[in-house]
Amino acid sequence: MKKGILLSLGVLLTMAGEASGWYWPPASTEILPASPSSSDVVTITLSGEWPNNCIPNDSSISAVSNGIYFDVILNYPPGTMCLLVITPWSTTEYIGPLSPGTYTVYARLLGDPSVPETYTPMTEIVVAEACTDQDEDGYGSPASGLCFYPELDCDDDPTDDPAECPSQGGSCACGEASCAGCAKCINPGAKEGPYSDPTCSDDIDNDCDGGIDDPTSLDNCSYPGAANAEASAYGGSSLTTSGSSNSLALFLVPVGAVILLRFCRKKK
Ligand SMILES: [Ca+2]
Ligand SMILES: [Ca+2]
Ligand SMILES: [Ca+2]
Repeated sequence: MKKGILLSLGVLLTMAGEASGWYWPPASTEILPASPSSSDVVTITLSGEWPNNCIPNDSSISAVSNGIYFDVILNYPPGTMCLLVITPWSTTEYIGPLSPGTYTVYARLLGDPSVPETYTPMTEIVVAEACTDQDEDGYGSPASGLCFYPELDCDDDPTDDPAECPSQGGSCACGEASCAGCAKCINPGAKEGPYSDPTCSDDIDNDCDGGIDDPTSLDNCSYPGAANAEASAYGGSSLTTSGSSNSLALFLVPVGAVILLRFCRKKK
């Protein structure tokens, strides 16, 4: 029975798993969601057309390192007869959540003697870092491009809120007076300073720049008059010194002149 083809009751039949391999690898690979994050379960669907109605009826999937291995299986009892009619097919598997990174999806057909049982690369999946934003200020920890803001939230713990900090929802507008000193607004977009602001005396790095109530250029928490007072003090001292020098010079010049005059007279 060459190729298992026979004519029975006016239709063409074939043995399951015996056909030429034009139908493999699958014509289509669908990934959902299309741009998954590390918190998503990824759905992978392979589909195409099959040369008979004994379409793949089993499958499995596994992930090893950065490879996702999808086995499509013909699991029919020996001697199963199939109609020789082109039949649409698809099979779906789920995997994940996956760590951030790039994965290659491979597919392999098992149970068909005419198709080598080797993996064929089908597509790639790029898994992004999920947005973990526990205090709902739009900044994540770790930093993620899937958050509203991509920068790192250095304190994403809402339980760190000071006792006096009112509970605020997801719309805490950082930098506003009502948010000043609110730990929920500790993020790279928050303000710290100026001097009189509570953010300059709360012992918190409100703006995630590494400085805490920093009086220098980082947090703008220096006393506004400090710079002028310092400059003024420095300049006054300088003038006094200069004045003393001038007075001394004014005193020394006539004394020197007298000494020089007496010295000249003696020489005569
Ligand atoms: Ca956050
Ligand atoms: Ca502070
Ligand atoms: Ca700071």
